[in-house]
Amino acid sequence: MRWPGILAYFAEYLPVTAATPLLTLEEGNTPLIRSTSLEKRLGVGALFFKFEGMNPTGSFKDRGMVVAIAKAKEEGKEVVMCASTGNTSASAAAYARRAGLSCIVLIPQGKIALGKLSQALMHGARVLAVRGNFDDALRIVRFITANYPVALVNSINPYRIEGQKTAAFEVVEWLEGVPDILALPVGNAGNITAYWRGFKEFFERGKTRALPKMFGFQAEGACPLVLGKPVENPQTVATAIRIGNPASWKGAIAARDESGGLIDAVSDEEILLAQRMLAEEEGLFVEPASAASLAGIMKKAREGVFRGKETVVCILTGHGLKDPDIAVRQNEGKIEEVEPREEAVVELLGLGGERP
Ligand code: AN7
Repeated sequence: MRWPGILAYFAEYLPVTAATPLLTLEEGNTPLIRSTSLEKRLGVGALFFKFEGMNPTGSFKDRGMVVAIAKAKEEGKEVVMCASTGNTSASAAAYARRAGLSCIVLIPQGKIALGKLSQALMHGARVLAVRGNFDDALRIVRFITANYPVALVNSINPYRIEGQKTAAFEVVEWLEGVPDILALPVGNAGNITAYWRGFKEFFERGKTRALPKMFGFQAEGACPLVLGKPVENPQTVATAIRIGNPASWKGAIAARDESGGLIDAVSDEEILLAQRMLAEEEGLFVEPASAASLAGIMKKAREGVFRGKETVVCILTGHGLKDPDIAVRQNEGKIEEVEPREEAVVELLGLGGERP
């Protein structure tokens, strides 16, 4: 079957009416990839990676954005706006253009990954770099969209959460049940709220007889949910989750408590190590924020949380190409220069032997 995108495929679970345009860039239906090496070392029964970086703009944001933009179009809106650490702006810009709407994005100046910035610019969004952080940008966007004819497409727009819950549906359909543990990075906390809603909805409809434990992971320098209070000046190498006061705070806490899960913090070093392990051992290139899910599971393995039989799904929220700077910086000095001669390359590679 040809994949029709999430508005068509999951229409019965989404706010789709006869008037809703079936907008799509064929988002969703992302791979659920079994681990080859890490699963044994971590001492879990089975480890899967749901690679949301395979969505059309390279992150999970497309699932919620396609719904938010389709509904904005249906309601006759002409301009949409969001604050973003990068991925939301890339997705909003792409879907807005697809739907013929204009798009304004507010980003924290100097703290957005190059791939994401290039997307917003290429799709013709109006890009405003705020001399502040994400939380400042979101405050301004809330004010503008409340007082001017501009539609808000951050995840406080309920259609975003509706669309994002479809990732939980896919996990259940692909695994034919729920995992024991669903691990994901947490920034503004929309995604953990959405997954939990998706699992509960499938449970209520009898599509699964169990619910997973939700394990959310924040960066140590930006972990308000772990500290129990907003962080004034959040800092982390994982710029996507550099957020000090998550909009879906209550949703995250409810997902944690109702599922019997946890929200913990991982250091930047742990995040970058997990990012390298995914790339080197599993063949999966993700952006730093996405690696927080595996970094968290590695931390829990060290703490002896697993019993060798759990099924764990790590959500990999964004593609590694989103943030080429950090990837290259981590591999500084590894490129070897060579003269443009065959023998020079043979010698450098130490191939030796007889000359052909
Ligand atoms: C790769 O784009 O907040 O907890 O403005 O880009 O639902 O916020 C991005 C967040 C995880 C955290 N992984 O998800 C934005 C933005 C990646 C992300 C998160 C983000 P939420």
